[in-house]
Amino acid sequence: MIWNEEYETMPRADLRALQLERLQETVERVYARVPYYRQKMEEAGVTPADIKGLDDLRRLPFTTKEDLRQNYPFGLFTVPLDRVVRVHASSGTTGKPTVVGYTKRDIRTWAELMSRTLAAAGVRRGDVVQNAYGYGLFTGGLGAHYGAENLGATVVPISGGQTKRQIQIMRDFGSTVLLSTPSYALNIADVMADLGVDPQKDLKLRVGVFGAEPWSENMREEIERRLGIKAIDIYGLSEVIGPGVAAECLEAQNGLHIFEDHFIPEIVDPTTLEPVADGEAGELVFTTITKEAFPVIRYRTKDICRLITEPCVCGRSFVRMPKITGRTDDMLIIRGVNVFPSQVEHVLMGIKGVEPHYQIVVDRQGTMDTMEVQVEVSEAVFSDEIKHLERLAQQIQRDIKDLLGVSCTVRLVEPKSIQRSEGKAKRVIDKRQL
Ligand code: DLL
Repeated sequence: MIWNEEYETMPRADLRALQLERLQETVERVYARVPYYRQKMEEAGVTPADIKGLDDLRRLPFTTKEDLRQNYPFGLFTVPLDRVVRVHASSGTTGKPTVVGYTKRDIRTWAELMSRTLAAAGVRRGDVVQNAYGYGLFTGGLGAHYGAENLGATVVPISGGQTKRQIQIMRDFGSTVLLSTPSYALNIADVMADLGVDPQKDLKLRVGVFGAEPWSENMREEIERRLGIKAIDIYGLSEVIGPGVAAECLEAQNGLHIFEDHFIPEIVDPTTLEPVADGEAGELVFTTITKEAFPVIRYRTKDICRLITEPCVCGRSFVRMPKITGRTDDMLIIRGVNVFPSQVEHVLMGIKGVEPHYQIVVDRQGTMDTMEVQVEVSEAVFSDEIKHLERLAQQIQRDIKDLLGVSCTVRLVEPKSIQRSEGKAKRVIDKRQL
C-alpha cells in the first residue's frame, strides 16, 4: 500500500522542482545559522545564491562523521536547544558518539516516513507490530514506534532481547509483524526451534521489516523460510534521520525506494569524490532537505551502493537502491586484497549444512595478515565423520579463494557457539587493531 500517493508517486519533473526549492531553503538555513557550515562554504567559494539548480549541489562541501565529532554534541544544530524535543546518538566503534536532534516537526516527518516504510511492507491498521528494535539512544526503536502508531497499527514496544519472552508475547498477542535486525530475527528463529514453536501453526506472523545492518539475499531466504514470512529490507542512518530513509516495497522486493522528497542521494567515487557514471556503485551521500534541527549537507555515509532509476511496478516514482554491499570502513584489507564481510556471507550461505552464524577473525602473524572464518554447521553435520567436516571446510576455503582471491582458514564450529545478536551483529574481529 502507498501511504502518501501525492508524494510517493509524484512525477519526476515535479519532484525535482520540489527538491530544488527545499534544497535552497536548507542551504540558506545552515549558512545563516551554523558557523561551521558557513565557514566550509566560504572555503569552497560557494554561497546559497549559487544554488540555482540541482546540479549545483555538487558545489557544496561534503560533511563527514569527523565533522559531527568536532562539533560534539550540539554544534551543528540549526535551532536553539529549547526547540529540540528529542536527541539520539550512535556510538560507532571509535571516539565520541554522534548526536542528532529533532524538532517537533522533525518528529512528525520521521513518523510519516516510517509510516510510508511500514505501509510499503504491507503493514496496515489492525496489524500487531512487535517492535524488537532497541529503544533508547539508537534510532531504531523509537523511530519505528512513532511510524507504526501514526499508521494506526497496534504497537508492542518490546525492544530487543529477552528472546523467550519475545516468542511468548508473539504467540499470546498474535503479533503479525516483526521489526528487528535481520540477525536478531534469525536468533529468534533458533530459539523458536529449541522451544518447539512452529511459526506456521503457532504464530500469526506475516511480515518482517528488517534493517540496521547488512544482510544478503541468501539470508533473506533463510529468514523467510524459517519464520514463514515475507522479509522486507529497510535502510536508514542516524545522521540522516534514522530508519525511514529508504524502504523496499512488498510488490517488488527489489531495491529500496529512497524518500527523495526529503533526502537527495548521490553516489560518488570514495577516493576522488567525483560523481560516478549512472548506475555505477560508489559511496552513498545524502543531503536532507526538510529537516529543521539537524540538516546535513552531502553527508558521506561510507555505505557502498548504486542507484536504480528504472520505474518500479509498485508505482512509486522514487529511485531505488539495491542492498548495501558493504561499507568503505568495514572493508578488510587482507594481504592487499579488499574483502567485504558480505562477500564471505554470500559464499557461506550458498553451502548446504552451513548455518547463518559466522564471524571473521583477522590477525597478523609477523608481517602476514591472517583471516579465519568461523562458521557454525548444523547438528547433523557437526556429528558427522571428521573427514566429512574436513572436506566441507576445504570446500568453503576454496569457494572463498575463488570468489575473493584470498586464502583463509575455516573453522567449523558447534551449533550455538557463536555469540547471538540482539541488535546489530558483530561479524568481524580485527585483532590487528588491538
Ligand atoms: O541503523 C537506523 C536503522 C534502524 C535502519 C532500524 C533500519 C532499521 P545507525 O545506527 O546510525 O542507524 O546505523 C546506520 O547501518 O550507515 C548502514 O551501514 C547500516 N544499515 C542500516 N540499514 C541497513 C540495511 C540505523 N538495510 C548504518 N542494509 C548505515 C545494510 C544498513 N546496512
